[in-house]
Amino acid sequence: MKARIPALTLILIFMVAGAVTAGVPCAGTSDADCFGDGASGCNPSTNACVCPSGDVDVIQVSVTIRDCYANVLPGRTVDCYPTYNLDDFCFCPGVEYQQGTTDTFGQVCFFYDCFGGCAYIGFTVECEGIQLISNQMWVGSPDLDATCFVGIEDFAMFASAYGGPDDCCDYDCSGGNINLTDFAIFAAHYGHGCPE
Ligand SMILES: [Ca+2]
Ligand SMILES: [Ca+2]
Repeated sequence: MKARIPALTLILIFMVAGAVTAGVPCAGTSDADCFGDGASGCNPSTNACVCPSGDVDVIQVSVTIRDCYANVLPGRTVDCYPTYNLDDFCFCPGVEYQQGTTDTFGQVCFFYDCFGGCAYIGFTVECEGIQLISNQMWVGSPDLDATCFVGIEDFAMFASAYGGPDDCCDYDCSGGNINLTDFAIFAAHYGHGCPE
């Protein structure tokens, strides 16, 4: 009989803990993943090319909020913002910090299209006190100096990279090779800035 008391105590603790945590977002069972849409021809799970005008790849941050019992949680407010290398990017107004609400599947998506710069990007997602960090992916852009405008300074940077291996100017993700294909893409975005 004595041996059963600790077991019963454990069950009671488990039930109380369950009552506390059910319906509460749990970092261990929730997900935040980022990926591109492949419009540039780059591998959407690892690489993207973006323009401040938003007319190349769109990076999606896909979030699912669950409690510690893996039940999805609808109707929860979620905040999302980029986390790494912020000095290497320029985000158009309204793009950097976003907020959304989970749907009936506990999911919410955030879209990052209008920005420039070149570096690894990753995202932080917050929901009711929990924090999730997404995977990282490489981003290149014709806005090489991260001013949210593709101008003459960017052209100078592109020109100096031309002909050599460069990860920022390899817009078609051809293994770092910078050639006429990349120049044509750069030229197509010259003069682009944030949407009015
Ligand atoms: Ca620029
Ligand atoms: Ca290339």
